[in-house]
Amino acid sequence: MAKLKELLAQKIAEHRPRTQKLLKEHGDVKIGEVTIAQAIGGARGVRCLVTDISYLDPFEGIRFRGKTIPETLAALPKPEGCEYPFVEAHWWFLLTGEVPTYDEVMEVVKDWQARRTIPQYVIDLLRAMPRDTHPMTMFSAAILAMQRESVFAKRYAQGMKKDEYWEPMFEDCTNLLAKLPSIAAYIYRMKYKGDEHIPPDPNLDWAGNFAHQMGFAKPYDDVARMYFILHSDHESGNVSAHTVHLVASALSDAYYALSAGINGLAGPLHGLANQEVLRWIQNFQAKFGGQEPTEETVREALWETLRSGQVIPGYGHAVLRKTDPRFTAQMEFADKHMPDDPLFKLVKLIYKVAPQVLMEHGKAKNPWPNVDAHSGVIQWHYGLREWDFYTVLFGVGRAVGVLANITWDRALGYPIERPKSVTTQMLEDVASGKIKPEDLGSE
Ligand code: HAX
Repeated sequence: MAKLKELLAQKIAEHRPRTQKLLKEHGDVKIGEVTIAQAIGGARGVRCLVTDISYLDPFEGIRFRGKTIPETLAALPKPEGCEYPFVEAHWWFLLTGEVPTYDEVMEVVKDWQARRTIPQYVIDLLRAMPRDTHPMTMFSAAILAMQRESVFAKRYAQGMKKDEYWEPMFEDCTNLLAKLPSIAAYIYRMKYKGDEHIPPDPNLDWAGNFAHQMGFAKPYDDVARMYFILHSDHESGNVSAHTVHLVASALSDAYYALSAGINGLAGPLHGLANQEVLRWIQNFQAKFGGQEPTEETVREALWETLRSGQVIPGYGHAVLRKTDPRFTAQMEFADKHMPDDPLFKLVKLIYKVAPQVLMEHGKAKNPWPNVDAHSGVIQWHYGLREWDFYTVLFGVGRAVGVLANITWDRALGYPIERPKSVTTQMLEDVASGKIKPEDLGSE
């Protein structure tokens, strides 16, 4: 067994008794109460998901396996001469909670290189779709089409013990992950670059090869490494992660689950916000022509967006209550590599003005920027200007976190997810005191 799989097997064996003990001895301990607002309002703040892979503190932001973003980026091994770590190292870290050595990462790099080839039928499928299909639809369809490759589905049909589920799930996740950047690059080049494709470079790491197949020169490889790591995981409750977890809980394999999660990521309130930010900025620039943007013109445009009933894309968050550290990490990159980029300057100007505008507007619980307020601008700077592709980049990165999560879901035997619903009449009866919450029953 390869080293990562061996270490993962050991971690799983150590972890299982913790979950079993909690269920058996402390299953009745309460960790929260659900209010009517939470039941109607998208389960905000309801503690009913468990993951050890990342945790999102409203004021501190994300920690991957206990490490902040700067700590993670500093700890993981990097390809020679590069500023950002191997995404393969991040996968190891998310799966095991341990920082791999350079040699350990190289084992994963080689394993993924060997699994990278996209099946011809996926290419045929992509080519059969109308070229104006959104790239997220293409990406999701390509992932779903590969379901026939699922090792989990085959082993399940043959009959397999529950405590073995994680192992074919890990194989599926690895096979799928290895191919995602090449699929994304194929979609990109087919749609926007005259259908001219660049073969993979067998010597490059996952993100380095992505930059190569996309056709972008250095330091875009580091942009890709940074981008994929920053977008990988944001605990379990966001739409993409939760969808993948939910679908996989029916023992649907990784292909079904990831394709579904990508569909959730495609929503404008979630991953599509990065394309919306660029659209907003371009509209703003078109309106003010060659004029240098000022705090006043930006404020005016933000208010116009709000008055027309739209949201300010890239701002606000369901959990965060401060500037997203993923925004800050990208800001630091941009400050170092592209300080004079006019769009970056505009993003900074919006950051100066938008929180105050949103506070005055008085609706958003979090007036601060999220990850999407920045990401498109870096892509634009390095030549990736087809903004409807930006969410595919998010999807490639997000796959790393959600696939690590469903491997652990299977390892810990998490059951099929099935929250209970109530009727509006029941809520009205509880609210008026006609019945007590405990009279609603639990099943
Ligand atoms: N601009 C204007 N209004 C906003 C707002 C924003 N950026 N963010 C929130 N609000 C509004 C909401 O629409 C809601 O209004 P109503 O009461 O009229 O429905 C009100 O403020 C309260 O919302 P909230 O509790 O602060 O926010 P939610 O948890 O409901 O939603 C969202 C969180 C991220 C969806 C929201 O802030 C939003 O729509 N932001 C803009 C889109 C965006 O940037 N999405 C990407 C988020 C990060 C991410 O998931 N990336 O993938």
